Amino acid sequence: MNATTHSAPKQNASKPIKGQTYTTDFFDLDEDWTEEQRAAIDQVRRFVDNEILPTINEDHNVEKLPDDIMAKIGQLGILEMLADGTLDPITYGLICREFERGSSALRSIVSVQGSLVIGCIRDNGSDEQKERWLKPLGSMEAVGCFGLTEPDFGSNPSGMVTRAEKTDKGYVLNGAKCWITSGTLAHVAIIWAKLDGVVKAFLVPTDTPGFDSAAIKGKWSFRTSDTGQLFLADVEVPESALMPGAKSLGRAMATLNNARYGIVWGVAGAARGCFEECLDYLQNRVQFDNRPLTCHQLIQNKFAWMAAEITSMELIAKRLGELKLDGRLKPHQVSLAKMNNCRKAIEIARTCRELMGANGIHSEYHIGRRLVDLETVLTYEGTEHIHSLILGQAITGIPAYS
Ligand code: TGC
Ligand code: FAD
Repeated sequence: MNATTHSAPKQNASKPIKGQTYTTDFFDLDEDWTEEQRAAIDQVRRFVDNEILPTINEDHNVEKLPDDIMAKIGQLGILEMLADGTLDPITYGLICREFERGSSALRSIVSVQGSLVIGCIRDNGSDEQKERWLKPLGSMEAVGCFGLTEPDFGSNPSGMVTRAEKTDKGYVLNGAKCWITSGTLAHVAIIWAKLDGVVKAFLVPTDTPGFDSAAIKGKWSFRTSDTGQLFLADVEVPESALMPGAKSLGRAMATLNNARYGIVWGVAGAARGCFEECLDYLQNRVQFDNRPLTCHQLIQNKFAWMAAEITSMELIAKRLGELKLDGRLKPHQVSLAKMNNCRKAIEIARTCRELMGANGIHSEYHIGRRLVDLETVLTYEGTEHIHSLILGQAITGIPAYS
């Protein structure tokens, strides 16, 4: 026990008590999953319990990635399945949920490498680009990043100032990208840039002369994630660097849909993690009359609310997965789900933090880290405002961005 915290149980220290539903799967959704899906859940859950949760808070405190994290994720074989197109959307979602039960920043590594880089190359890359990058990206021997956001253009990427100019030999790129996940570790970057005023994507090895990166330090949130700035100063790339399918900003947005889908599942995992840790803590913490804190109606009411929200988040995620599997998923449906599930997850994290009292702010427990990491998830991949505007446009037919 750390000297600064008062006596309380650690996560998973307790067993269910008689009459207790010791689960966050209130609608028995787990019974719907196939054997393969259950195996994937178990694999990632074990990984998170054994390799991530024991040390992630120390990593968070000193602002570093978990040791060998890229190689360890690569060894799970999940990204290889994404690279060769054999991972179905529901299994991918369940995997995101399990990763984010451990850490949003961890799930983000998977989302960026999987949905934003591998997915973007699969959907928009040339045969040569696929041949060169998909295998090493799938095994995590190569790390990729997705450079859309710029210092002055976050929610409105269509204003980007990064430019590509045609030369005799290919293109020359100039500009800067900001807040790029895995930005300083990446071997290859997808750079979105305007060519003759139209947004295109270029696949740029990060050792290309003129390409530079710098870590963004001092974050309150996502301290266990590499977030970088990218600088492009007269970066010369060959003709073959242009991604032939990425003909407009719409292709960037289509790529984002897939990552946003993973977030919808992921934050349900973060909420589960908060709920489980908090319930375990309160079942074992005694105040007044030698009874656990969970005996109080005020506290049970909060757990009942959280159980209902987690259930609705997972039902939304599952329905989204079914629509995706059917090829019927529309962008505004993803926006509804991203907006709703991120907001609910952060409210649940905050509620759990409060319910854990003083220990809720200490890094001996996971709740504080989960809460601050969810602040990032609420913002990236389209802020809550942007998703409500996308939904507003779908409802009214009127775009209200500007
Ligand atoms: P707008 O004129 O509405 O759209 C431009 C073109 O894109 C099409 N489009 C989409 N296509 C597929 N899926 C979507 N979700 C789409 N959204 C738009 C649209 O149909 C149009 O196509 P076309 O053929 O007519 O040209 O564009 P706009 O400039 O008005 O912007 C709309 C807005 C604000 C919704 C969009 O810019 C937006 O979504 N902004 C949010 C930016 C964002 O999400 N950035 C994310 C950066 S990556 C990141 O955060 C990674 S975090 C790490 C991790 O994931 O873990
Ligand atoms: P702004 O666009 O400046 O918005 C600020 C506030 O204004 C927000 O509340 C927003 O909702 C609101 N706002 C903006 N426009 C409107 C409007 N029209 N109406 C109402 N409200 C509005 N980007 C990448 O390209 N690749 C990455 O890998 C990546 N990883 C990230 C990792 C982290 C840790 C973080 C924090 C961000 C990452 N991002 C990445 C960037 C992320 O996508 C942007 O931060 C996000 O799109 C919001 O942009 P912004 O921060 O510039 O906020």
